[in-house]
Amino acid sequence: MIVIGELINGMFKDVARAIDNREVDVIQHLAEDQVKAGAQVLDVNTGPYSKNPVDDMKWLVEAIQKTVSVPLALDSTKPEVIEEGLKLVSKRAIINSTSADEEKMSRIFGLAKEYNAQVIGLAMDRSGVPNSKDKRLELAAAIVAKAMEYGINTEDLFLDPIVLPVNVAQTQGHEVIESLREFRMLCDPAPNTTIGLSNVSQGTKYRSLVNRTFLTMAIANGLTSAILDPLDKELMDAMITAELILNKNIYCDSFLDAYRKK
Ligand code: THG
Repeated sequence: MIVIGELINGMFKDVARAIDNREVDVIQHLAEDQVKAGAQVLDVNTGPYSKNPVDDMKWLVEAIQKTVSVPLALDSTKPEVIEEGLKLVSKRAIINSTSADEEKMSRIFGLAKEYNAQVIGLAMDRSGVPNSKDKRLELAAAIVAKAMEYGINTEDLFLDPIVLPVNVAQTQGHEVIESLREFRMLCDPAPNTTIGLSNVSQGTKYRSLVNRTFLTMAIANGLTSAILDPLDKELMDAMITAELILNKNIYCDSFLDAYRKK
């Protein structure tokens, strides 16, 4: 499992404030803490309140790279924000994200080719997130086809079925789990898959429990990466244990390491 830390996101009030006031240490601590906790990639999102997302993205990328050396997932709906981030990254980046919309795919896969980036493809289009796994598969297949057209290796693609909050979209959890299975069969080599895990528990009372239960189910159904809170220790322990049970790690190294540190 590739763990993508979710905490550098202007959706969080403290992060939005730190971005606004250019508080470098707040961002750098979040970067360091997530990497120490096991994040292999950091998601970077200027958030919904950003007045100048291009400048904010550039500032975030520079602040983060001064203190950690993991790759970044540049998370924005605006291609120009992603492009300015891509110009600054020191490691191979992940573009988060394209939808299955034709114009968007052309722009994003063009950038991926130019900057040698990996890409997260969301199973949605202009009409939004589909309700069924079948429609999600159709959109994911369109993303795979377009990636191939641009000469992007399918292992460099992360397909995201889009997780919705279980409290308002209870039928969708199962559709997402099924989609993860189906996406992996779309091409050879199989694409990676990812989810914004915390979406599932938004507005629910027992967030951590909902998150870790969903994560272990998703892992059992082929999930290869997730955007999540690596500081949630019980979540990370559940992930490591799920991987152990599925025999995903030779000699169970990560399981043993995690338990030696306890
Ligand atoms: N897929 C992809 N990228 C994504 C998502 C996805 N990026 C953003 C998001 N979804 C994943 N990251 C988060 C980060 C935080 C939360 C959820 C998903 C979250 N935030 C608190 C909330 O909304 O309750 C904020 C609380 C606060 O204000 O402090 O849950 O699906 N590819």
